[in-house]
Amino acid sequence: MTPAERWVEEVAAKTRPDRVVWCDGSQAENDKLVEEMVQDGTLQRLHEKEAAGCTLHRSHPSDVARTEHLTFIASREKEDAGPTNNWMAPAEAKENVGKLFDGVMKGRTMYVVPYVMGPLGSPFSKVGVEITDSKYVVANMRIMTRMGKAALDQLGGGDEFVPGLHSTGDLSPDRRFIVHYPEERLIWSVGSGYGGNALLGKKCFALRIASTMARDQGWMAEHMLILELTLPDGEVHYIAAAFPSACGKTNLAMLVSPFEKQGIQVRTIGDDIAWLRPGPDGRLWAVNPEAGFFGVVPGTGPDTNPNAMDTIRTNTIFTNVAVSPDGIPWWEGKDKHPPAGLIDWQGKPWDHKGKAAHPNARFTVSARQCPSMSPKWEDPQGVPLSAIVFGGRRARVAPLVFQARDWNHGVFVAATMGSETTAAATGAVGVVRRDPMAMLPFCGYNMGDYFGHWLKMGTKLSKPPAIFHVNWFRTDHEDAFLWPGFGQNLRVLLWMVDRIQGRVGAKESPIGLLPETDEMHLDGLALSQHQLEMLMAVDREEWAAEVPEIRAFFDRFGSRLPQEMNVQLEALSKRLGAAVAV
Ligand code: GTP
Ligand code: SPV
Ligand code: MN
Repeated sequence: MTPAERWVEEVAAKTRPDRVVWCDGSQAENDKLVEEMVQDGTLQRLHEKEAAGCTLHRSHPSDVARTEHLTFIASREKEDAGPTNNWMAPAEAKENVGKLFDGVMKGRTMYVVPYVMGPLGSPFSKVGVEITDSKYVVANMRIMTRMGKAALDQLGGGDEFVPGLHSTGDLSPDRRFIVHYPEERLIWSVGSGYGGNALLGKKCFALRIASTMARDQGWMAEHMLILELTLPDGEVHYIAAAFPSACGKTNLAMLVSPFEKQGIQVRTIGDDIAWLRPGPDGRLWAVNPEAGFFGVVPGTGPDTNPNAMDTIRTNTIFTNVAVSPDGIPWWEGKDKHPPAGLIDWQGKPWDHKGKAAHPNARFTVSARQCPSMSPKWEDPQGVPLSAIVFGGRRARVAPLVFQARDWNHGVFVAATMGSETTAAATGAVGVVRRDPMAMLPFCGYNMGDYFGHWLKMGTKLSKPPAIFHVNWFRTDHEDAFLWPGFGQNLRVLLWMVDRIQGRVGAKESPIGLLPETDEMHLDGLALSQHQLEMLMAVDREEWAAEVPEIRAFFDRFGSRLPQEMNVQLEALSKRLGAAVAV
């Protein structure tokens, strides 16, 4: 018996399913599962022609987003989970959460889903095995990962896999736990069928567990998109960007160049997760470990993200969107004309008052269907990064773009990033919180150590990527976005690559290097001088007010905070002329 078979047997003895099915990832297997889900009401088939091969799933209304307060790191020492993670002692988790798995699959089928994160045959790639009693999870994992036979082939009967046990349980938030055992490299998830809580290859493995592997093995697992930017003369740049959940990664990764005619082209490598490692050439190399997109639906339209619109025309699982009586999916931002007789995301006739689609409605679709994929997206070696971009959603304070002075300053900028919360996680929306590297909910260990790991990685790179910070979401006094965003974000990327190649200068400011706006490609934008000034403004008082907040955030890490972070904060507060006790 292989180690995977032994584990499956152990889990079956505990969870007591009626049947155990090893998934091979084939089309026939998927067709059968989809048909079963249509029969039992888990899925609804959408319009045969207008949405061929598409289905709609409605989650339980209490299970529509990641639940960060029910997500735990069960490291032996509480200190190793750090102050930003919920912690549970491993023995306590095994006992209390373990109980919830006893007999939980009685009357159900247990699916064994072997999967690979990373391109097949890549030295970056890693195998996971998810056990689940949710057919919806199986169908999603088939799109999001390289699932089935390919994974068993890579595993080859060995023990190098991350086991993940998932059951929807009774879907009660009172009995919902997403637990990670970083030392054992094990994941347990019960009580949710939703995305990041249940598709264990994604946030649980590829970020939380992978971040601990990466710390130990000298690489990085990050919440980043990766894109390819090609200039008319053939100059190519790969750029990774970390924005918090629902802050624009998918949209930036699929950007349609407004300068396509002039030969400036953007292609997609990945939209949510990047695994990074230093290459022998001193550059940082990136792969997208995923095979599909689990993307935010609302706001996706022909003007904002035409590539996503093309991608999700067929063979897409829609979760929590609205639907017309004849099966056309609809959501806010798709177009201005909701079809008559619309059924909202909860399956009720839409009252035109609340949202028709849930704000965190999602599409699951294979990357292969995306017209903007770069031929390099599955390159086993990955792609070398020219730049790393960090960004948040901030109505105030943060300018459109600035550059960090060097790697360590960039790590500080990323570690102190603020962003307003979104519907991607349950809880209040629009509250500014510190979300270092957009990894606050996804770092599997003490974030103080994580900052240290970032600093250490810098020492391994003789040609480190340049680091920038962006904010697409600054608003004017009437709360309207100042920056057009979406495709026009390319203009900001062009400034970055001009900086990297030394083609443009920059202005010193207390927070970093700002563009000379006449050196940016802004022609043709309906942006007044006043709007541009508001967009770029760095207000000393507003930034000085950030300093004590950053100090308080850093203080939570105690002795686990690298001294370099204190040095950087002191330097910032000096530049701002702000008095702060460091
Ligand atoms: P996760 O999948 O949750 O990690 O999110 P993400 O970072 O991929 O976010 P996504 O690109 O899906 O964008 C989330 C929301 O922000 C969508 O409603 C978008 O329409 C909106 N959005 C994305 N980019 C921009 C932009 O440049 N400007 C504005 N105003 N909105 C944007
Ligand atoms: C996010 O919340 O950052 C997502 C969606 O990408 S989920 O898979 O639910 O984590
Ligand atoms: Mn994400």
